[in-house]
Amino acid sequence: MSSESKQTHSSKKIFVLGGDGFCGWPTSLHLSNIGHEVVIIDNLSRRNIDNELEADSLTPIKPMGTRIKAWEEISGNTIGFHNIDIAEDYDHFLDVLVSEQPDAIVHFAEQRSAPYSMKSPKHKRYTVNNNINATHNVLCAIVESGLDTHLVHLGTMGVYGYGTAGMKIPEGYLDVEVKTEEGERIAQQILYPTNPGSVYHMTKTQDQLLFQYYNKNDSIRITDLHQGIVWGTNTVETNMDERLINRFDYDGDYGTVLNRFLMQAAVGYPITVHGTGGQTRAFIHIQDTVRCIELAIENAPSRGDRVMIFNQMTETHRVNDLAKLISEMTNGDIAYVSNPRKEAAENDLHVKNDLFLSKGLNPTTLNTGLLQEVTEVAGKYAHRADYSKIPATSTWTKEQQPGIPETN
Ligand code: NAD
Ligand code: USQ
Repeated sequence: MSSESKQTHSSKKIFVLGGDGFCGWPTSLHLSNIGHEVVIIDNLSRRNIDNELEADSLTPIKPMGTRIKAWEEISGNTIGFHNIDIAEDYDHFLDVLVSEQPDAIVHFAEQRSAPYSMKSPKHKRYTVNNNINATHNVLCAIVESGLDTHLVHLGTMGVYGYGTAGMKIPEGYLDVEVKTEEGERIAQQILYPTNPGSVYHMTKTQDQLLFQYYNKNDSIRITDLHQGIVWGTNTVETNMDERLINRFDYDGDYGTVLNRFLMQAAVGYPITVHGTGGQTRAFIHIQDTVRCIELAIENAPSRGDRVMIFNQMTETHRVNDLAKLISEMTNGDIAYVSNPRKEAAENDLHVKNDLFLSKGLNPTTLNTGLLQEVTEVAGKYAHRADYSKIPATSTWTKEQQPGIPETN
């Protein structure tokens, strides 16, 4: 544990829901490393989806038992684990909540892939049932338990949509002026109007309403983090031992754009730009994800405060610019493939992230060293790649074509 961390943190008991996942595992290790007592709750559904899709993390992630044992050996810290489906097994979750009495819950436990959520009616329905029930069960259980637990939820920048006509996207709430019947102008803040681009993103917009309601009705303390696309793979803690290695998704459903491009370049597969690549998105490195969660826990709202919303991103990039950057860095080819999604071909994106900066986030922005590091990780495990799983085959409508490079 660093001395800085010892000084600034009071030790808390923290549940990490979805603590076996790409963001949840490094977050669990980081929170444990800085002195918090961490309990992971996960139903391992992400590992089952790997089985369903016959795709696997590029990095050889270890079973949960091995991960936790390795962490105990290295750090001397224990991480608890309960295998609970929080969308389905409310009573079990409530029992654990009441017996463990956490100070904070970090909620990552949702189906997070947009392409997976659009694959078929079954996948749409699973995503809605899983995500909305999971979030509602957590809120309902906090009320039922009578605890004053702070809920930190991982939401998405995608709740806003990505086009703002040049305006900077505010952190959750939009300033509006309404005119009363008497003609008086009154300034108000409303939840930013939602504009989801997939069934998955739609579930995150529904989560926002659940938070507004439970915050108003039961004064639950909630922080909703509107996170951009996470890139990178390892963090300080996952680098401590190979058994702690983080997941690296590269397949057409779960691989996110920047990590996919880096992996594709590393294994000699064309970089798959959807359409013209004019889409602009928000990004954050995984090391900053874990730091932001730490900051969100430290800066909890008080009882009676409204839902606190932070934009958890550090920079925006156009997809085509990323492809060109990586192509120049690696000499990889770019393939402009049919866009399987229904999304604007081009958009500008300007985002406020003042809140995290004011709380002490020192952003890790895109740099050649870090891009190189991801390429090296991808190169090291290239032998585990199944090239047939790389193209994005899930289409938003029946009329659309999958994003397959012509040469393949
Ligand atoms: P992930 O799929 O790797 O991890 C999610 C974890 O939650 C998995 O381990 C899964 O088994 C678990 N889970 C899912 N449903 C569950 C349930 N009903 N009960 C118990 N456990 C359940 O995803 P991730 O990339 O780590 O993302 C975590 C969260 O962050 C998600 O909510 C996602 O929407 C959000 N987010 C991710 C990104 C990104 O780029 N990865 C960006 C923005 C927001
Ligand atoms: N894209 C390509 N080529 C690819 C893959 C993607 O051009 O090979 C494009 C997509 O068409 C899209 C953009 O890159 O325009 C981003 O796609 P993505 O898969 O990286 O990101 P997205 O589907 O938005 O979802 C990811 C996470 C999700 C999170 C979201 C944050 O999977 O959990 O909520 O990023 S955000 O995008 O800010 O809403």
